[in-house]
Amino acid sequence: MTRRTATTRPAVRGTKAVRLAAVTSAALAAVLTGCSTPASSAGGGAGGTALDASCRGTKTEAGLEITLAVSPCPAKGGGAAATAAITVKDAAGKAVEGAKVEINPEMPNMKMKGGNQSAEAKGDGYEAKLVLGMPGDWLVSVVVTPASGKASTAAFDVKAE
Ligand SMILES: [Cu+2]
Repeated sequence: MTRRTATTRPAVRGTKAVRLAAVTSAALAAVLTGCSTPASSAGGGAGGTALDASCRGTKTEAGLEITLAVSPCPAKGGGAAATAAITVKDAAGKAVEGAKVEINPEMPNMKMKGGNQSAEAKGDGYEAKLVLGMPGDWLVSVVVTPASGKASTAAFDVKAE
């Protein structure tokens, strides 16, 4: 009798574990639409300019100083809405107003794209919603097209937890 009990209980637990795994997989599959391969955790980010500990990074591109600040910090994956604050300065350090600003997130390791947003003017900069579909290493490209002049793109590594 004791032997039978011992073999039955783990079997029940095993079934629950399988069900839980199935539910988790289904939820992940819904989130991972567009992902073709698992993340390679090379640890080097996604190939852009790293953000500092306060989730802020600056890159100068074609004479424009483009700063991205992500909040909350650290960024969250899984579809929660975050905010991308973008400031653009010219070579003289003056805020560039009236530009068209877009943010294009992608996961290069997965050939996964999505969540492009147009930023709105906010204060002396711009602000956009930032939606990262899953945790991992994102490359967020900020595309700035000044009212007069060519588009500049600054890409930042954003790690979503
Ligand atoms: Cu992905």
